[in-house]
Amino acid sequence: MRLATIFLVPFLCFLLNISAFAQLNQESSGSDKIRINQVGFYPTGQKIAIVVTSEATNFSILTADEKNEVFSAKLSDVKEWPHSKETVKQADFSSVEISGEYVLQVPGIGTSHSFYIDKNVHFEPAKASMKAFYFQRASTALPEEYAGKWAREAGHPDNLVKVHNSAASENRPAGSTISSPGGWYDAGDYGKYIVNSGITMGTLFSLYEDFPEYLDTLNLNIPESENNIPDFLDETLYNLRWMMTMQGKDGGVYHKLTSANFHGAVAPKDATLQRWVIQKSTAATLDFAAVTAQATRIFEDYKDELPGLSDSLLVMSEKAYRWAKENPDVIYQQEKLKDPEINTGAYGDRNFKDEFQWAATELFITTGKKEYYQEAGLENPLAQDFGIPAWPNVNTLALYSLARHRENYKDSELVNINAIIEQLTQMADNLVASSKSSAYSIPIGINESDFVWGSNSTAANQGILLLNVYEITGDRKYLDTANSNLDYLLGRNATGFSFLTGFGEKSTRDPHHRPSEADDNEDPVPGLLAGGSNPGQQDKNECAEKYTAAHRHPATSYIDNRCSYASNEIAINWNAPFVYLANAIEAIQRSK
Ligand SMILES: [Ca+2]
Ligand SMILES: [Ca+2]
Repeated sequence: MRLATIFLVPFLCFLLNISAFAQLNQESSGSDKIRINQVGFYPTGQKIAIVVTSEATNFSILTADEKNEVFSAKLSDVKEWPHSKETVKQADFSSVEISGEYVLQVPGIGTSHSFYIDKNVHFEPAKASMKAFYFQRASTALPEEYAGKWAREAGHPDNLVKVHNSAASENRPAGSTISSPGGWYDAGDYGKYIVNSGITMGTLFSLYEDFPEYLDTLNLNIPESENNIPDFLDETLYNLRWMMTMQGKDGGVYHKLTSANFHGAVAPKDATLQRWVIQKSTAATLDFAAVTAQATRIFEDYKDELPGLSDSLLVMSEKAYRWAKENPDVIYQQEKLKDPEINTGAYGDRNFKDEFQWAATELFITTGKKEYYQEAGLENPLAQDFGIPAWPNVNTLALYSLARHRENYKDSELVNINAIIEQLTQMADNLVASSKSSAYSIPIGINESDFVWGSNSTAANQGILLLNVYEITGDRKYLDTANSNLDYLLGRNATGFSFLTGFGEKSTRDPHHRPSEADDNEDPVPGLLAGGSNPGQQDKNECAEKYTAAHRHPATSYIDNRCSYASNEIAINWNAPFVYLANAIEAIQRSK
């Protein structure tokens, strides 16, 4: 039995799946020359694999035991992908619709990793990618009941966090302490950063607003699984409650909570350096305002279970927004900080126009107050630049939220909802066109600059844009193109890796992630998305000799090694768009 079988046995415990998978992973036999989504495909969905060019002209689909051929066809003509400097042929087996476990075979090359055709094929990785946030929880122990073999002791109580001199205020002088527990570790390190929590929470809340029925039934097996709140929201609350502790009396929000320097690769309980809250900033405060405005309307439905929360969130949001208007250009300048110097992640955005647009828009949607929309500056969205969201660039999140609530604005004199939809559609059409002309039939790679630090989040965020336009138009091409980037992340890429830990015969095994590095498990914490190919190779020194000629192209610059914070770290703002992409695609399949 190949490993994927285990994932799809209904109701079998998730943790058991992972441990069974780990043993098989080592014996992987699939050819590296066949790049395929190693999880699988929907029965009526598009099914494409990429074969690195050979003399072969045909391919077949076999049952996973390789005994029965169920389909055979011609490979496509040769195509060239500039980002990996490969010539490849495509194998299209979209017409194979019968559920089962299969391999793809090419004469002279061999067989692929196994994969499934199944109507809920992405459910387990989708769920695991959200469960991964549980594994990132700070200030709490993860008992075996919920964490399986990744159980660990509590670390970072964060109840005696020192106020850095950059963050000092009248009621909180430098060196005094505050309590700021909870939240998620940001990435492979143990810091907690408001700016990066901003886009992460915005993405997760958007998923919830888009697919509440599906998410309300998602059981994550977390300590809150028995309460009356959907687990998806319970998990986001764990970080939201931490964010709420980061706002000062005046409304401004601290940029981050970290130690002065990165800790070595030890378990949370052993990472005991003094923690600091550091400098309020305009970016952090606006991201906070946007997230709390969005959370206000989501938690309005849980007034009995969470009394007062929604109302408090709105007060905090408006207060944060007012602070940002009074302090519109407070840049986080880490290089200027002293006593102590701070050397953890900076998230030092310098342009806050997009954060103002996002925060004002979310406040407008929640409150209906016109002045917020007037301040958002979205009268003519077609004349402005919008990009694929990333932590310093969040204005497209405002368009998603307006499009989601488009019914409210169809007769609005204030909101030009048609122009907003047109802007999103143009952006999505560019991705569809790029995918059509791509040798890998994927939208990522529309620009070579897609391959940046965290390129896998670019792929996932492109998928979110496409799914937003699919939800508006119902046009299948947007769904298929979004699914292509999910295929990319799970194996149809020039590295041949599935970038989600725990899923796929050849998947990321050694991420730059302190808890995974410090524990005794061979298997990494599951459900984490690696950063992905990044030709910047900012970790060249730490990974000396690990980078070889095979890694020299933008789409091949990935090494599955813990040294590689530039290509193999994990981060909450990379996992969140994967959570969106995989869960939204599952939700859409179920509703069809
Ligand atoms: Ca729950
Ligand atoms: Ca910005």
